[in-house]
Amino acid sequence: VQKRLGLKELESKIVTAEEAAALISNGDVVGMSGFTRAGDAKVVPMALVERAKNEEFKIDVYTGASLGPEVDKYLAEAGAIRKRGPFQGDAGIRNLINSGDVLYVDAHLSHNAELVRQGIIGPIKYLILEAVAITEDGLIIPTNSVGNSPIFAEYAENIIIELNISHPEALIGIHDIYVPGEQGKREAIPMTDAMQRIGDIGIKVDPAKIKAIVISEEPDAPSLIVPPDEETQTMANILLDFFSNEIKAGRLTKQLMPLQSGVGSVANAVLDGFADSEFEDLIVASEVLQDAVFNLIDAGKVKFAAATSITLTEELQQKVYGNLEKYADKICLRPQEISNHPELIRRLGLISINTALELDIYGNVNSTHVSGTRMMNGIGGSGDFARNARLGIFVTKSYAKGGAISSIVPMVSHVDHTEHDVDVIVTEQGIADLRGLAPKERVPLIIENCAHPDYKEQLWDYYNRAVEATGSHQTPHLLEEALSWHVNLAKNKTMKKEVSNA
Ligand code: 0RQ
Repeated sequence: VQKRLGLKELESKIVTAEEAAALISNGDVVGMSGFTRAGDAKVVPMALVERAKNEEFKIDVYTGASLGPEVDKYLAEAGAIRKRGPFQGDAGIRNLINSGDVLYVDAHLSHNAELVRQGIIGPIKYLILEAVAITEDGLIIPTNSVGNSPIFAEYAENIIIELNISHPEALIGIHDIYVPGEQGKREAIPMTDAMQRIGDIGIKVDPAKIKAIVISEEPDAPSLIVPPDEETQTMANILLDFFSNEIKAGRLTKQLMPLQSGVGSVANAVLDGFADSEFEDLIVASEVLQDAVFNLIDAGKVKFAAATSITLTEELQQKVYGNLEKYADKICLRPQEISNHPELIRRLGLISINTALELDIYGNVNSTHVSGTRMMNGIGGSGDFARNARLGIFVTKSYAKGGAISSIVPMVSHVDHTEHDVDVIVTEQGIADLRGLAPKERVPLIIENCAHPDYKEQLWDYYNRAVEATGSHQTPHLLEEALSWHVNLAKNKTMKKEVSNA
């Protein structure tokens, strides 16, 4: 502990998790570290769970992104969360959001910092921040994620540190903390290459704000990623072929452009696919570094990887955290405001790959709402990247729930990514390159290349009747029928038309 606590004057602040949790009041707005189950505060939230069992206690919780079970399951299920933002991915809190027990503000991840600056999120009474060390010069070194912690630390009235001594000291030096100033007086972000470091190795805070330090040894919850199946592998292969064709067309080189990929098994399978490919000297400029990135560093394919969090399965946690020195000069963790910044995504020319729940025949994408009303996880960073990337790619299987649901529908039941933000769509059936195409040019590509064979005829039938009814408007729709597939699903448990006619 002594080694990790460079500022000796803070030794007197060491308390138990219960004592730290007692500082927080019912009704407080609380910021917490953590992004995709990495680097989250764990022991103080569990002490808050105990408090919530015995007293009226509800707080608003803002984080980087999704947290592990301590907050997004146990604290939520204890009834202690009034409002949550900006992202979650746990069935525990998801159910409470969809039963109306938790309010959820699902926001672009790059936007939060500006909302904190403007006082829309706040006043933040406490930040609970997991750290691997506090340096002699008072820099707080985060653990496996940075997320929104720098901006929370700047604006929070008080800070509780969870000093997690189970994380390796080799994390010190991996972070690159740069916080833009006030809008209107702000300089350009000084990054013209994704491998550049532009900030400090830790978060600068006024030590007087640190009200408690709790020593923790709780590891991060491992990532829940499932290994590739035949279909995710097919999607990965289709994408790799697409990139090869882009090289032939002279639009990309073997180095491609910096890659962003969402969380999940398709994203991981695509990256795994680079291992035996022609591509080389790849740079990852993403949100989350998953298992595949470290395998590609080992294989000599990826020369640098930056993100705002590292989320690994148990197997990879052991391999990477036991050998972090080996990766230290090849990885970098930044605030999410920087990893997801539109200015940088556009300047660096990212290729972004994210996942859709459903998409429509014109290329609008729903990534968040099951059947238009039920929240799944949230938009996360997918919108930050899709709109600003050089190449915005969406992947999804063409069907869900054993074929009862077509992921390609006449009109999406909720829009996260509009037709203007979607360049390329990939399913296990094939690929639709929508760049430069008008809505009616996109339809045949999406139906013929991407839809499941069971639904192609039904999609053509809808489209042809819509063209006829509107006299071929810019974007033909039968408004009274556009959401009928979802209605059919709700009534008959399938989107297949025969059943709705029965
Ligand atoms: O449910 O497991 O109960 O069967 O949705 O679907 O196919 O396993 O896909 O795990 O990759 O998640 C969009 C949710 C996809 C995710 C989403 C059902 C399906 C299954 C999951 P079951 P899959 P994935 C980086 C960028 C938004 C945020 C984002 C996500 C479950 O990728 O949250 O991209 N993305 N962030 O059966 C009803 C449909 C369905 C459907 C699938 N059309 N209708 N249910 N399912 N399609 C990360 C961050 O920003 C932090």
